[in-house]
Amino acid sequence: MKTLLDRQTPLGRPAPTAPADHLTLRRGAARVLLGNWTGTSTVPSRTLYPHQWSWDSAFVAIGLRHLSVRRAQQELESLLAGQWADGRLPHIVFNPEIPYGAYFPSPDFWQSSRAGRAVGAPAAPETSGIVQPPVHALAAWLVHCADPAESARRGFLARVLPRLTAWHDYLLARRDLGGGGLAAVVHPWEPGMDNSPAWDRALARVEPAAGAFRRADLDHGDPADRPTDLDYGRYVRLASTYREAGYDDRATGHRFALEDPGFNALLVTGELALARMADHLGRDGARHSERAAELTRRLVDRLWDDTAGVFRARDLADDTLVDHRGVAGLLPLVVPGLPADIVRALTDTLDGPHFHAPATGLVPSDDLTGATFHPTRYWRGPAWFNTAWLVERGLRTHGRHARARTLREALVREAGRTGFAEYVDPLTGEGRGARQFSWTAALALDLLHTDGHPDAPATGPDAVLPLTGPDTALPLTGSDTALAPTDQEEYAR
Ligand code: 2M8
Repeated sequence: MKTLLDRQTPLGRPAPTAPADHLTLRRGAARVLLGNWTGTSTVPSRTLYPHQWSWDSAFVAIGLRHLSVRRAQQELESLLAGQWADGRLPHIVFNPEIPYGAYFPSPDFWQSSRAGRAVGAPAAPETSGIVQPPVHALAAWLVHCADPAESARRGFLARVLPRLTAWHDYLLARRDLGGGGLAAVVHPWEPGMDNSPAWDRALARVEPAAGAFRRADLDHGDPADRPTDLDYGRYVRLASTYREAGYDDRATGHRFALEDPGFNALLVTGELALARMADHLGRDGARHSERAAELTRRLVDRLWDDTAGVFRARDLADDTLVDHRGVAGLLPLVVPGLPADIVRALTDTLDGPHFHAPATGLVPSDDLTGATFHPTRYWRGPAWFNTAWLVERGLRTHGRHARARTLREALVREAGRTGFAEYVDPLTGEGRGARQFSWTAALALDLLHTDGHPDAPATGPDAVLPLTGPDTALPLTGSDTALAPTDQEEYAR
């Protein structure tokens, strides 16, 4: 690992990743996932994020399926154990063994089992009360495809399908706050891009919480990168208002409510995945395909900005599009049914001045030319690996294979070079945030497998949701025997 991570060209740029490096990288990524495994699920980072996060676990499962399908299933099912009876899948499932002081807001802040009881929070485990982007159905389908026989033997799809359906039903019934057929986010943590400038204007309307709280994130994260105390005051206010209304979406009168293009695009791919699952189990998948088609239409109608060449968030307070370009606006590329002219415009935007970052080849989280751009501040400019993975998938979905390959290579190279950093300065390539970060390792692992298969998913819906083929089983044989025997033993458990 060290030799790979230390290798630079004389110009200080990473050397191209060669197949031998891929082997080293796979081992390194596997070690990260082993190291962050708690026995039932994976923490995003041992230091900064010591519990189970919702969309992190979905990305982790997508990588884990190449190492242990069983463990990938367990990752998703332990998250689903925290699901509420109203269908919501909480953004954090807390590990009771971790002291409260290790992460803020901790279980004693959310008080899910008490405050959320009326809307169906479980008695245990303790969870947060908000949600994150719905990547789970896609993850579950990909995990199933990795070993359909094992999946069938363990009844995996039959168990998760009703729960994932309830999760999407919650989003479409309870969170259509604008009445336009899209799901709204009610806290900046919900779209997963906490500190994005897309939320600045809406967040400014929120009065910060008055009481004192201790931010555990500053024990591990660089305060210059992390959101400010003022931001946190507002995050806390929004969450405590929700809690005081019993996490009831009808009673809360959400002061912060926006339709996010990334969140809703992932809901479309999730619905398509549910359609596949239902069909596979001999049930009627048409309801989900229809919902995916309808969501795609709504996404385009409500959030596409043709002049800007990007999707924008809609602020439901005044029913306007937020004047901001962020990576979330590129994520609808993952939607197979996107009109061709929009795909063309999005790929132009991706490669134009707003997002073209040659130092890493990854995709910055924010418009490079925008007034709010900052190369290292949380979701205000740095490049993240999960969004690059989604854009890569989107490019393949729409037949942009050469461009997808470039992005794939950049993701894998930068993941290894930075020690699986949480995020990267898009101007210098410097790794930032936590290291040994789980989704970085998992998604690099996933793309290493994709790369090794020349028959990688073809254009069209199957690029996203293969029934069989390249996304199916990649057992621990062949090149994967390069994993140290101890690792293999570990995964065989
Ligand atoms: C970050 O969010 C958490 C709050 O959920 C935080 O800043 O404390 C985001 O990057 C989010 O997308 C991610 O899921 C989480 C854990 O990796 O960290």
